[in-house]
Amino acid sequence: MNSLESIGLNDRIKNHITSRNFSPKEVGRIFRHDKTQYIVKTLESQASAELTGNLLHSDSQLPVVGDWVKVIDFDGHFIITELLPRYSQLARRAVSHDGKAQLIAANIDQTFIVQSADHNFNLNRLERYIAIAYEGGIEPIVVLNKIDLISSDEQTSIENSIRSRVNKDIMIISVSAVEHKGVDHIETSLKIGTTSCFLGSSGVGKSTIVNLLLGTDQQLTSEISNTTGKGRHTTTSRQLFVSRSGGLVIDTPGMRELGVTLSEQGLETSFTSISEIAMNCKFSDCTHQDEPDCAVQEAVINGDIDVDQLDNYHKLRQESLRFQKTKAEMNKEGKRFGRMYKEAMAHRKSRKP
Ligand SMILES: Nc1nc2c(ncn2[C@@H]2O[C@H](COP(=O)(O)OP(=O)(O)OP(=O)(O)O)[C@@H](O)[C@H]2O)c(=O)[nH]1
Ligand SMILES: [Mg+2]
Repeated sequence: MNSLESIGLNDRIKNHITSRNFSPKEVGRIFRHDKTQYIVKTLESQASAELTGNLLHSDSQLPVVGDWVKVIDFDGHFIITELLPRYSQLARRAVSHDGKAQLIAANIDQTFIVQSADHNFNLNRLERYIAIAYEGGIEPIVVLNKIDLISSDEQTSIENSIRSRVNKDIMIISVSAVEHKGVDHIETSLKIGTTSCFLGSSGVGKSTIVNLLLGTDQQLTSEISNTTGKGRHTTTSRQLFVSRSGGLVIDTPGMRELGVTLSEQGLETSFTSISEIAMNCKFSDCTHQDEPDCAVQEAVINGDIDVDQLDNYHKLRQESLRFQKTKAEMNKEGKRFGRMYKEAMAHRKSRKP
């Protein structure tokens, strides 16, 4: 199965393939996904593919870029018959999708969260992306791009502000894609068998960086409006590429709506400094708002926790709780309709002669 490594095969996926007795030839990876159109790459070829069986009717099972699938070759066209279990996934919640969690990509090892050093830089948004990565079981890495637009003092001050807010073990890489500076630090993380995803607002330079990593201009980039400072959403689809150093990379379009659906565990991992101090709160279920003897509120007063960070923590927590409530209500509503349908069918049957 050595050659499947060139499309990102690692031990976790290898185990799934072996335990199911699949031949390496019948396994492939989703390289591109546009609405209902898939492109799958296998050991021997790359072709368009379509879903069949249960996969067609299951929202949660719809394959996304990065997924590993079992395929049948049908005259040079693939039929996807099975989806292999995912070891990680990137998801967001968007109002434009009825607030449902929307999968962005699967089986990702690390995500480069790109912010540009000019007016786009925003610590709250950065924390939001980091939380999404942790929630999906993916290692976040922060990329500060466009450092050519700021002085070295400004760069140090931004780097310090990031360090003061994010977990100590998160790598921060400062780059200037246009001057080809610092991109080699990203490249060293793109080893064969790893899959990385680039996330960040439109216009921060994700595609410019990805093109450098590929060694070709495969991704379109766009000029940014001088008046609004915003890009024009040049990247429109999600696609896997093989980088020069052998690792797989996914470029994504900048997303405007980046709602989070965090579990308590995801929230704790993203805000380690708050959750560690919270262990000293008087109440084990303290929400760090107005409870007595709240160690987190004390830490804010002492300057050990940034008040903006605590505000952002509350915001992401409330947003996640709202989402979980909506999901529970939707399930309840679904069950109610199910019961009504069954009753109606039973009634119809009983009236038949
Ligand atoms: N000054 C400067 N400009 C950069 C740098 N990197 C990218 N740009 C410019 O920023 C603009 C947007 O870059 P893209 O790579 O298209 O941005 P993107 O993040 O892929 O945007 P979307 O695809 O819309 O999400 C282009 O005009 C790039 O030339 C950089 O390091 N410094
Ligand atoms: Mg782009």
